[in-house]
Amino acid sequence: MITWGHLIVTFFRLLDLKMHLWLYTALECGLFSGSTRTFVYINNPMSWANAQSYCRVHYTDLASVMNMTENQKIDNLVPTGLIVWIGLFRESWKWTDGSKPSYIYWKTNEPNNKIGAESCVAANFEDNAKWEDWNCDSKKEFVCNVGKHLLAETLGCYWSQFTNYILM
Ligand SMILES: [Ca+2]
Repeated sequence: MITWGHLIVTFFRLLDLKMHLWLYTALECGLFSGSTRTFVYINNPMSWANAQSYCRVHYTDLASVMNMTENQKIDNLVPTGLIVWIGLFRESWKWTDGSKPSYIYWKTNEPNNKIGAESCVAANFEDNAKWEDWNCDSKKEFVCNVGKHLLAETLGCYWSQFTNYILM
């Protein structure tokens, strides 16, 4: 015979499962890490525009750097001494997704727009990954974003974690 006690226990068991499921998927999908974005270093020098196209085809976009933590992530990827493209460019400075930078990390005396021809930004790993404006046609290695910031990707992550959890 099912009693109120049984029902209450069952209710809390289900609640517990849901709490675990929720915490597990949220952790796996990066909800509490502040950023689900990771970066990839591409060791293949290209112009800024070609680097952007490459990132858009193979990953998400040329890297945007939203805070010090992300800058540090990129710093850990790129060999010391290199100057690599990131996704910032001029037209009043903005990222390749059109957003205005909330975080900036210019090197001293930059941006200096030498001979009026420097509209793309590279991070200098001789100097703590600080930013410099450069001629967009110069060929550099670069960093792409691998984002999970698209809703479809986030939902996809939740779904795959959900099914992993159920099958475990
Ligand atoms: Ca410059």
